[in-house]
Amino acid sequence: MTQQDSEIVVLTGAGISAESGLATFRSTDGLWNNHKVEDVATVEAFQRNPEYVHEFYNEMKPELLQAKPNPAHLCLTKLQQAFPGKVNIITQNIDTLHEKAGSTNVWHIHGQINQAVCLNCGHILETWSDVTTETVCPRCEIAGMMKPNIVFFGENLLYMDKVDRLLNRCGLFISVGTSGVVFPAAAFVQIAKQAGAETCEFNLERTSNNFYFDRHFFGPAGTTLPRFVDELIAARK
Ligand code: BJW
Repeated sequence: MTQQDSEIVVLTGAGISAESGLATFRSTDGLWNNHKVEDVATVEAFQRNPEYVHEFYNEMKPELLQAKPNPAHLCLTKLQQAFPGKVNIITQNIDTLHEKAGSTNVWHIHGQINQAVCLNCGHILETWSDVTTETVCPRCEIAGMMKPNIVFFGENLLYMDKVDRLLNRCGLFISVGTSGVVFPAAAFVQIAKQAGAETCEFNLERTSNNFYFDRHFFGPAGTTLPRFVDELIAARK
């Protein structure tokens, strides 16, 4: 396979949704600003106080439901349409802005806000409505076993077999709007680079993963990414 027709992997983080009005995690006004991470995003927190954790994610739903994709999300759909089947998006985001932008092959490795998983039978419930400790699983019909389908600290990521295959065979790895501090996603660039991919980073600033990127594009992704995508499409066609 030549560089021209090689596969592309795009890893996205909270920064790609910042221009859609959604707070990132580690900015000063970040998503957890009024909450301790240990109280809302760990397995222990959910075991200790499931009501509180459900409430935290239920409160987030209306904003995420209403949010609209920005030019960075939209240009990735354009990239997928230009190279059908060759572009996969691995997202750490629990919002659904890639899907709203029309993207396919989106792998939500940290889960989705509009899903809950039954800890009894594994059923995935798709819903934008509130999920509580009283919610009944529509499959096994047991109440009180639904957990937000969000990957907490200490839990395994979703779709990792697929992700490993994609990282090891892509020719181009693009990271957009992620600080690179949460593992294992922070190590994806290293895996792709060691497998031979060219690596590009889009961020407002240098990240701790600086070393593994061949090229950096500093600035808001809604401006820098569409320009890059247009050039990539023109160069490969
Ligand atoms: C813009 C922009 C604009 C702004 N344009 N850019 C190895 C070493 C050390 C620790 C570990 C390790 N392996 C595993 C761990 C433990 C842990 C971990 O990583 N800890 C670190 C914090 C030290 N990882 C885990 O527990 C993971 N599970 C796991 O590894 O399982 C196996 C295992 C289990 C047990 C033991 C050992 C191994 C699970 C991680 C789950 C992460 N979940 C969260 C929370 C979800 C809940 C919620 O939504 O509330 O997912 S954490 C949070 O961070 C969220 C995000 O997806 C994730 C990444 O954040 P992201 O997207 O990078 O956002 P920010 O805010 O950090 O950065 C935004 C960036 O955008 C910034 O750089 C801005 O500059 C930029 N930006 N505007 C472009 N317009």
